[in-house]
Amino acid sequence: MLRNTHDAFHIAQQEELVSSAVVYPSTTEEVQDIVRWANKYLIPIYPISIGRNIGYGGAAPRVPGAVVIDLGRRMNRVLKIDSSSASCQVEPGVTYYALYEEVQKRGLPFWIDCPDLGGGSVMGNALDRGVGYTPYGDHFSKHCGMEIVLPNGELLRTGMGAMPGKNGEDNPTWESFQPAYGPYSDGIFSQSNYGIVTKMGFWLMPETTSQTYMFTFPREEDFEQIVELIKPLAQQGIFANIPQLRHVIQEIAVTGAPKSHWWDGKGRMPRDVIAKTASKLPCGDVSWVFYGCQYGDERHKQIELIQKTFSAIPGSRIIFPDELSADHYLHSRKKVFAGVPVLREIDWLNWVPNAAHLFFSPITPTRGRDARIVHDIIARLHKKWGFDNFPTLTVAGRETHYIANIVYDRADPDSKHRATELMRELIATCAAEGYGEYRTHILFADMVAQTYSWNNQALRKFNETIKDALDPNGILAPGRNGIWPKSYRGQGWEIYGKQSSIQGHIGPKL
Ligand code: EUG
Repeated sequence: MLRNTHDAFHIAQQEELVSSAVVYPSTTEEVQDIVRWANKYLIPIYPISIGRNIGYGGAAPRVPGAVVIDLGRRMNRVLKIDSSSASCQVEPGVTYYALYEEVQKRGLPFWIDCPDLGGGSVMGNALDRGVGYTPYGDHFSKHCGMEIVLPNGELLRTGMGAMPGKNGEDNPTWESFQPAYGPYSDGIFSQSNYGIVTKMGFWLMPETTSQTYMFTFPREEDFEQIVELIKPLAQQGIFANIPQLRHVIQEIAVTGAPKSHWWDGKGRMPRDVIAKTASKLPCGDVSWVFYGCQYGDERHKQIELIQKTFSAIPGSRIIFPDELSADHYLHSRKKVFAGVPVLREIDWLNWVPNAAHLFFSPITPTRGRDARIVHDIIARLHKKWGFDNFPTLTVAGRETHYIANIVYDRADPDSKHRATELMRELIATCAAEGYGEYRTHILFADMVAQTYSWNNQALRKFNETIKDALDPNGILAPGRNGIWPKSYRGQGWEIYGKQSSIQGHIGPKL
């Protein structure tokens, strides 16, 4: 299977979401040509960048037979690095690793803010509003300026790039000032199907000193209090980046050993086996694990303050990377916290045979009570559908991304069916309590988009109005992020729940 024709982590039958062809443009002009061609012949096109997008649908187009535009293979240049303004401009195919290597090669004092896996596209991740773990972790907020091929083939520059520079040059403040003048249009090109971004500017973080650490917390029931203690520290900027709170089962899974290595039973790993297994690891028999990093000259003082704060929780303990053997996962976190791409995170995928995963990614207020409600829903439904529960919470001062990693066996139709039903029930149950996802797999996009229903689906109608104005032929990534062009709406493409199929045929019944 090619990475750019399928969803390697298929939840539907794998052949359902296959593309009919892949094109590899090398310039913006070629992208424009392809878009004009698609309009002429009314062929759906589906742009991808590079990386895997695992857990969110891979490279698979939502409409089977669409032509994938693989921007990653040939449009992969770092177009500029401006060391005086600490910014860069990249093409879609620049990975975190590639940007890191370029910065290293030039000997520049910048960090690369990476997500948990560094193989992805700097641009693609930001456009999907992904998260990283240095103080520059809100990727979309650190972008500055875009160049976009619109669905009619025309070319647009946003931000200061909209103003021509002197003598035909790019505007000198394109990568320096985000909004420029007038409506701030950049946002509508994130998580949408309104244009193909071919250039994007980013701010680079000046390197600094750092100290990585982890805390362990013994009792399950201290979860709310942990969240409440993190909150003021995050609001005050004591946490300059986004720390993670995970359940201890993740410490077991991220060793890379399969579940069967620890336990020969069937189904979910029982709580007492988790306890017994964790007790053999450096973290010990604990329930929650917190990975953090402090930056700059105040870092040691800040760690003392954090230690004092967390000491309110009985049995909390701090562990530094130096205390752990070289193969412990904390060394990998240490790199990510300090702007170095890694791939280690994916090791928890060894958990079951033929493992694939789906992310369920709701947002909660950073408040113990809300985090508890969402956690209890997720824990209960994972149990109901027979999956181990792998929570990772990225905790900020006001909101938390609760990421549930649903790990299933993609060779087992029953496992895929249960993962699908689990996702559906999670989306609906959390929405009923007012918690919505920040991002989702393409096949659940309709359902997630529909939960943002305030005032009789006002947001969906607004998104459709923009879609129809920009893409009257409906050629660009139909259905991406739950936005369908006029010609597709109500024809049987939308997938909302049990009445519409995921494991069976996708698309209208002809
Ligand atoms: C993770 C975090 C995410 C996401 C998918 C995965 C982390 C996994 C904060 O966003 O969307 C360990």
